[in-house]
Amino acid sequence: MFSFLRKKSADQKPAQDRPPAETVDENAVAAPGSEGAGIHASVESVVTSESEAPATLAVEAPVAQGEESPAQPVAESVAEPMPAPGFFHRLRDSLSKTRTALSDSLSSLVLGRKTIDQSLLDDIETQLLTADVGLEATDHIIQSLTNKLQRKQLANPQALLDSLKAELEAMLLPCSQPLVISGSKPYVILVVGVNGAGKTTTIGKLSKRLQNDGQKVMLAAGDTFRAAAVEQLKVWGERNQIPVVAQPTGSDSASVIFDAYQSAKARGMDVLIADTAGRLHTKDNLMHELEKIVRVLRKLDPDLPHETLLVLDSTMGQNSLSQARSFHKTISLSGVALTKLDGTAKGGMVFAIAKELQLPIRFIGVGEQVDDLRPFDARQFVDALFSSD
Ligand SMILES: Nc1nc2c(ncn2[C@@H]2O[C@H](COP(=O)(O)OP(=O)(O)OP(=O)(O)O)[C@@H](O)[C@H]2O)c(=O)[nH]1
Ligand SMILES: [Mg+2]
Repeated sequence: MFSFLRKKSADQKPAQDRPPAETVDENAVAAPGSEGAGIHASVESVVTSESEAPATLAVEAPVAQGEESPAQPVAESVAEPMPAPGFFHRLRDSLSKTRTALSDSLSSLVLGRKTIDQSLLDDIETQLLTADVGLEATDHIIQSLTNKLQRKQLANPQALLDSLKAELEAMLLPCSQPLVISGSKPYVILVVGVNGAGKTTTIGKLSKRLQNDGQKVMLAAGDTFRAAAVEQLKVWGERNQIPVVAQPTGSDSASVIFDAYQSAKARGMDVLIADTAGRLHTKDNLMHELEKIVRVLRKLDPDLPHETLLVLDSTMGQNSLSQARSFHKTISLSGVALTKLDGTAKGGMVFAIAKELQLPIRFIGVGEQVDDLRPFDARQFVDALFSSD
């Protein structure tokens, strides 16, 4: 793996300390339907196709993704219809720490008990909270188990464990909504999150996945704060022959993404995925930058972006909830990707996210390799958590 994918260079300033970039004159961006009249006057580097590209616009990597796509709208789910053989075992293995913290602990607590009573439910409650399942989700589960206990529906330890598993699965099911690429082209995915959450890596993996599904993908290097961020995205682009639209470090992020949209449209791309700089969700000025990106895009098309994907680092546990609330409040998220579920015992946070945010969980990241990003499937996830062989 390339070293800069893991380690930021020493001279990088944390994103939360930088001032917001303000180079796009939003008022000069034409309203939808007015042919973008003002944009060239105010933002010289913004172009509508690569043939017009000025020196500052770099469209990296040739388009080598097959024939021009058909004119009809693309409607493609990135869900895995049939998981590859062995994937379940890989998923199960990558969730091993969470399994130890959550399902193994619950099993050893429950199995072997002679009586099922309120004190056992209290112990389960403590275990769920310890495993990062979160207050709201834990309350909901314990309440439901208490009701079943009172109705004498928990005849033995195995029935209790089955019931617990069913509750966990039911909590995730509403969030099991795969990303569907459909409607107008290019389908725009704006990727946001705090520093180091795994945004750029997720974009790299996702672009490869979409490309494998036959989509023509372009990337926008909207993290203009660090030179290494642009390089990181270009590496993914070169590896998969996916074009990357970038501008020099320090450019305005909204302007880069605006450029990229124009370029993607002119080149008949199916999907445009925009990277953004990591930002602390508590820094208002940085959160306002995101609002600006969305505002600028919406002057081109009010439906943009089609997907606003928050990338959350699962190792952050409950802190992810406040991140998600903040991003959701600022730019109204449409989905979440949970990274680094491998190697953390805090995977219980998936249940907290599901219960408290009720946002679609589009993907889970279970490793650093390109195929370690998977569409989220509630049933498969809970089965992998509770599977013992
Ligand atoms: N183990 C594991 N590592 C991951 C996963 N996703 C991302 N990473 C690693 O997390 C680190 C940070 O990933 P980036 O993609 O650079 O994160 P980012 O959100 O783009 O970071 P900034 O641009 O600095 O905000 C890298 O070392 C990735 O390889 C995952 O699912 N599992
Ligand atoms: Mg990044």
